[in-house]
Amino acid sequence: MPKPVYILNGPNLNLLGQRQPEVYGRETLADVEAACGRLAGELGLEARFRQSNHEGVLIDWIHEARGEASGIVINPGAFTHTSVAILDALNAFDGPVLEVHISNVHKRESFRHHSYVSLRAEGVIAGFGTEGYLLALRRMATLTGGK
Ligand code: CA2
Repeated sequence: MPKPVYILNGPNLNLLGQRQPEVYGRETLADVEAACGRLAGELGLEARFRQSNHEGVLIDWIHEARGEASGIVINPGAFTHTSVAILDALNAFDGPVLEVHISNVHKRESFRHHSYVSLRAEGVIAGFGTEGYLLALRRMATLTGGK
């Protein structure tokens, strides 16, 4: 039985499609989850898609991914720029980690230019809108031997 790819989303991403469409687009997180599920099927992967506003919950899911997941796609939201704890948890995971940002963080405030998670991620996608999740899944298929 192939292991699923965990797609983890951090704080406030549950509001996707409801506010700031000029920054984050009009798709909801449920739309993104559905699109990831469809593409994962085409790629021969299983996607396990989750969102939490709580740092500790995200860390628990990263711990759960040890042994359970083939790889992690993560949009840590604002924890990207603050959380050494999420970095430490990702460093305890052996498979590939891909970091996704919907917006181009480098075009925004300087506090968004630094990412703790990038110290661990195999790759970073930013500014491709919600399509970034799909690009990350395609890369994950390559890295984990999917289709
Ligand atoms: O661009 C991204 O994906 C971010 O990870 C999104 C985070 C932000 O703190 C990062 O710097 C970049 C914020 C997520 C907030 O999402 C919302 C979506 C719709 C309405 C309000 C917030």
